[in-house]
Amino acid sequence: MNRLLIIGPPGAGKGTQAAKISEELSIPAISTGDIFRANIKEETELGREAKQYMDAGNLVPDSVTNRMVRDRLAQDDASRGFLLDGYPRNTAQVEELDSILNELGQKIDGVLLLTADNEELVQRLLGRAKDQGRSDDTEEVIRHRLEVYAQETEPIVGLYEARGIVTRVDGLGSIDEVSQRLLAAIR
Ligand code: B4P
Repeated sequence: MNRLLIIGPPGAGKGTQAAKISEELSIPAISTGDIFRANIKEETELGREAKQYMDAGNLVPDSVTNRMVRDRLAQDDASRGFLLDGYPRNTAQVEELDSILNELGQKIDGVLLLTADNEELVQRLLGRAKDQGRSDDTEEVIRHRLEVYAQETEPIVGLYEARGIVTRVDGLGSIDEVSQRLLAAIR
């Protein structure tokens, strides 16, 4: 399995685990959140557009996000595999990803669904707020991001379950314990 998605609520550990899996499998981890944050830092047009949505805890519009993912997946390093972290996040993005991969003659092999309860998620993100000061890690915005996840992202899990490619992995425990579970699920 070398074309993978990692899905989970904010704070479940997607970004943390994507970096580990990417290293272990030698495939690029592509995080839409990281690409947006890099653009915000460099003060690009894309960054300016994304920032207002991210700071409010809302999804960046599909028109912006889809184009960015299409360009990224066309790059050479993604031709032999990738782990998408934080994309797709709604049903329209699932359709767009299908269409991008269809054009490339590829398909998703597996979906890793990382789970954790809401109170743990809020505590982790408040902890990150202290360490990193991310502007979308205030308690109010965190709770809104959890609602957006429940309304927009959770429904896409069923779409992939119908394809029989979802593995649920418990995101509670140490970072290494969770990595071991994920790698076992992939293998
Ligand atoms: P993301 O960057 O995806 O942010 P996230 O959901 O908070 O997850 P992240 O990967 O950063 O955190 P993780 O769970 O690893 O999205 C941010 C914003 O970008 C979105 O709100 C949206 O506006 C926009 N966006 C991104 N993709 C989009 C898309 N496709 N469409 C539209 N908009 C999009 O880790 C969280 C914390 O938990 C860390 O501090 C970590 O150290 C800690 N942690 C991890 N594992 C742990 C463990 N096992 N135990 C204890 N702590 C742990």
